[in-house]
Amino acid sequence: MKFVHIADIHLDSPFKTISDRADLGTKRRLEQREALKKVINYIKENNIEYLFICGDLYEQEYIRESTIKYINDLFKEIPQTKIYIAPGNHDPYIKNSYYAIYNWNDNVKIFNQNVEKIENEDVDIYGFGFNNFEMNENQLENINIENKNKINILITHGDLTESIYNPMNINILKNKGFDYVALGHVHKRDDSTNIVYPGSLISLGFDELGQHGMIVGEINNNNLIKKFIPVDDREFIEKEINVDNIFSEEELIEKINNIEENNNLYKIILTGNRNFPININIKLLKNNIIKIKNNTKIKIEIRENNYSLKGIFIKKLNEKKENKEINEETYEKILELGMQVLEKNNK
Ligand SMILES: [Mn+2]
Repeated sequence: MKFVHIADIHLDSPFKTISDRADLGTKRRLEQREALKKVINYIKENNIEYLFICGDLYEQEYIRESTIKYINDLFKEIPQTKIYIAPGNHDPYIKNSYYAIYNWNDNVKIFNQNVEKIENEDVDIYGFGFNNFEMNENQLENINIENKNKINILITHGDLTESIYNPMNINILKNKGFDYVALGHVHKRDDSTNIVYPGSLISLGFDELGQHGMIVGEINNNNLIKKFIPVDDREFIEKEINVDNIFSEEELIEKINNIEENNNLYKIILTGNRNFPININIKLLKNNIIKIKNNTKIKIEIRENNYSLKGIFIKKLNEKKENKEINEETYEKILELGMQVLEKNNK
């Protein structure tokens, strides 16, 4: 049997942390839709029998009916494929949720908090999901595989550590003897064993670096073959730039804008000792540069007879350090804060 396993699509997410830049929120929402379409097209072209969606398909707080219709219309395009959904903490099966009230296509099965077993010709599928925004307990211990001669798959959403999100003990889970455990919740992919997190289908931001996509699997004669296929055209990337040898704002902007032309989205982390106050207007940067994090330190050059405000400030501060009135750490903090204020004023 062949399957596709996805999770954590978070449709209609507001993309809060990146949405203030270049209409990226709307762009990413379009890309979420596109990503799901790619999954459906892959299933169509490869005659995949099963699709497992392991929670956080959408965000309950933001989801619109038009998006649900978009999802369900895609499901209609693969009538031969059986689709199993285990609701997660962002899309729990609550009263008035679209899981409860929408008229889903015939090939869609949505689990709730009660463990259910669905029998297919050669595969038994066990599943359960969230019925609220938290789930502290589950019935994992009570699940027992009924027919060891068949392929047995478990699908759900939750943690493999202590948490309020369906915590599961990894050893108990292993001992159950499933051929494949399809999980969701952790957005970073882990496909090192047969207990698999596919990761979020597309990255939601700079805390989700690297490639994102789906797991495609096949189980035959007790043998599992699986592979990861990227679906997200973009990667979120962090890049460091050292400013030690950069002497003007223009030079720095040029250096940042020199970044390779591609689909990826960048967070630039500035390091080193700055030679001038750094306060870049992000509008002057290329569109795919989303964030600048300034981790630079002040270069301390105190010349004799420097009677500028800065010079006097540093001289006084140095005296305090020498007299051991403040320690090194406090010194650095005060220096940074003071210089920030003074740099702003004489700009
Ligand atoms: Mn999630």
